[in-house]
Amino acid sequence: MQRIVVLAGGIGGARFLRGLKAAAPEADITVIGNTGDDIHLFGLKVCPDLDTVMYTLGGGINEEQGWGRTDETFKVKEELAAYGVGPEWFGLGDRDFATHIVRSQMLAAGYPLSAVTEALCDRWQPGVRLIPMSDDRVETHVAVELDGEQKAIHFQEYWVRLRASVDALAVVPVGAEQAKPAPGVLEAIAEADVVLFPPSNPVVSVGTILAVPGIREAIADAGVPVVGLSPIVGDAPVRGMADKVLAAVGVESSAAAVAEHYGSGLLDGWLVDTVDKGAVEQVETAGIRCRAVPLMMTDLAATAEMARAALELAEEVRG
Ligand code: FO1
Repeated sequence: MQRIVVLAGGIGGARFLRGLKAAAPEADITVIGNTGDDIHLFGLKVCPDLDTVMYTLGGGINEEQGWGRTDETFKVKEELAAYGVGPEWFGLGDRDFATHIVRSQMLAAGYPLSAVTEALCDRWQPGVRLIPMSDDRVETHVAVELDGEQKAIHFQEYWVRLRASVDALAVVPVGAEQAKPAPGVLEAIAEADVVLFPPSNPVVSVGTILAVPGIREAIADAGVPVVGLSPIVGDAPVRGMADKVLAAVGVESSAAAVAEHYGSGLLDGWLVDTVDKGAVEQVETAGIRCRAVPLMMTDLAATAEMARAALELAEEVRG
C-alpha cells in the first residue's frame, strides 16, 4: 500500500486531499496539519486548519465558505455579542462551537492535541490520519503598521478582520522554535513513499509546519520524492492572500518563486498551472523537476487529476 504524507493548511489543503483520496483510494494517507492558525477565543481552543480538513473529508464542511460547518446557526455568537463579548469579526457557529468545547475540555483534562484530534476524527471519519504538526502551542503573528504604529497581531486578526488589507511586514510562528513534532509526525515521514505539499499557503500553512524543528529535516532526509503544487496561478494566489505574506518573506508572487523558496534541498518536483508553463524552465534550472498541468480545483474530478499528476511526477523523480 502506498504511504502518502501531506502537509496541509486549511481550505486549499482540505480540497486537495479530497481529490487525492479519489485519485488514490487505496493509499494510506497521513495529514500533518498546520496549527499556527489556532486561536483561543471565549476560553476555547479553535483549530481552523485541523477542523477544515476534518469537516471537508468528513462531509460536514460549509462548501461555499470552505470553512466552518454546513447548516450552521450563530445563536451563541449573538448571545455573546449581547453581553458585549467579542470578537465579532470571527464567525464561530453553534455547531462549530461544540467541536471547540469538546477539544478544550479534553485538553483541560490533560490530553495532548494529537489525541484530541484523533478523538474528534472518530466522529468524522475523514479517511486519513490527521495529526497536528505539534502538541505544543504555536501561534502565527503578523507584524503590521496600523495608525502609524508597528505591532504584531494574531494571524486570524490579519486574515479575517483586516482581510490582509495592510502589508505584512513580517510573519512569525511564535513558539515554533521550541515546539516538538507531535507523536507520529516524524514516524509517518520516515515511513512515507511520497510527501506532497498541496496548493496551500507556502508561508503561513506549509511554511509554519516546516518551521517546527525536525520536520523539514525529516522530509529532506527521508529519501522519498517530495512534490508540491503551486498555490500561485498566473502570478496571483488561487485563493486567499498568499501574495501579502509572500512579500513579507521577500518572495515574489509567482509559481517559480515559490518553488525556489522551498528549494531543491527539499522539493524534488513541482507542478505549475498550464498558464505558467513559461516557468517550467526556471524551476528545472533550480534543480526541481517541473510539469505544467491544470491546477484549478474546480470540482472533484479536476482535483483528483491534479493529485494524479503529483503522484506521477513523484514516480518520475523516483526514477
Ligand atoms: N474565515 C473567515 O474569513 N471569516 C471567519 O469569520 C472565519 C471563522 C472561522 C471559524 C472557524 C474556522 O475553523 C475557520 C474560520 N475561518 C474564517 C477560516 C480561517 O480564518 C482561515 O481561512 C484559515 O485559518 C486559513 O487557513
